[in-house]
Amino acid sequence: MERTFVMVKPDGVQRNLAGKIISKFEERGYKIVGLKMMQMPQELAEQHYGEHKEKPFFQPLIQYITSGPIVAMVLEGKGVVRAARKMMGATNPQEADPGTIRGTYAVEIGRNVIHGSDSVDSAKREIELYFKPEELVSYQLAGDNWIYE
Ligand code: DAT
Ligand code: MG
Repeated sequence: MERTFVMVKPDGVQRNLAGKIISKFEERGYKIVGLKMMQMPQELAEQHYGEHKEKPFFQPLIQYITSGPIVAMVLEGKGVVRAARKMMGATNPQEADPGTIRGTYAVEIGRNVIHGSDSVDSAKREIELYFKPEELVSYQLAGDNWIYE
């Protein structure tokens, strides 16, 4: 089964949206296998967003992502990397389709409430950044037979 890394960003937490956002993935049928709240250390933020180091928005991005607690999670399920990205909507909430998470809860690109890994490889990298192996749980959900054929 595929795994992805999802994070409710500081604006999502401050706006009391963490529960609603987590619920969307649960309701769809994806399984939470790791979950924690943390204030992101500067070094972790810079590592996470390392690919954007040279971009003009890098400093504001790091400032924003470290500005308050985040909720980090690992989701498991069939095709979950791509599916979670689609559920989030476009990076710029102005371009995000209605009904997506960003299209429902966000207006500006620098306050887009959620992060999700963009590929299986980045999911692996990001899961390892945020979670120790023993913080992830493998278990069967009672309803799995009603989600998967
Ligand atoms: P995503 O979060 O959809 O994976 P990304 O990896 O391209 O998008 O960028 C990471 C974050 O950086 C994004 O959620 C918001 C911010 N960002 C991206 N492009 C930006 C831009 N042109 N101006 C301001 N912030 C931007
Ligand atoms: Mg990205």
